Amino acid sequence: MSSLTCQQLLQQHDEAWQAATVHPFLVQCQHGTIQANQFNTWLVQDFLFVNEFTRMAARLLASAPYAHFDTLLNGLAALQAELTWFEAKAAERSLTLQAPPQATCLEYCQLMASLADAPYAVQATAFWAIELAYNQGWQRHSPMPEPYAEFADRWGNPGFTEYVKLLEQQADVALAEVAPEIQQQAIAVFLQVAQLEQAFWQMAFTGSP
Ligand code: HMH
Repeated sequence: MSSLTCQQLLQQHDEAWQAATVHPFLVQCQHGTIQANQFNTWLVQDFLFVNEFTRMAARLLASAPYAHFDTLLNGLAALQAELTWFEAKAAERSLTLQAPPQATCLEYCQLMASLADAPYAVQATAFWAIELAYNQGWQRHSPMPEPYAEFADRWGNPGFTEYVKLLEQQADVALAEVAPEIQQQAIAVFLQVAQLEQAFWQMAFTGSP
């Protein structure tokens, strides 16, 4: 049985991955020309996203082998800080976080919820891809001017890159142990993540709150 790796996913679906991590929204943040309604739409919708992503992280931990606990527990602790940080950023901008999710955000949250019963290898692949999308997306458009520098740094900093590498190693270990049908599920979910990442930037770029 030939085993699937995260690097193979990136190489074999390079076009989809580029579209997930390079977008006019990020380009305009880098140029300081993004409009407030566009950025604020992203901020509020991403808080809603991270809410559901935290639940996904908890389910991932629940399915993980003990050897993967350290990385995932650190990830959960980082998410606690991130949710608090989102609240502070929203307050600075006088934004309410009690907003309804837009269609793309809802679709992405539904994808994450649908992985509750997926094999650990599939959940781990999706989790890695989601974190890598932001790590590379913000990094590829760095440095950013104020007030966007801290956003670029949150997901682009070297420590976050290291965390994403650990997630990749864990997903690779899990993928090496599963049957081809499950590897196929991992490929499918990777492509869904790539497509939804692009759609999420586009949703924010359109900018209606
Ligand atoms: C849409 N993808 C989206 N939001 C995020 N915060 C991340 C990935 C990384 O956690």
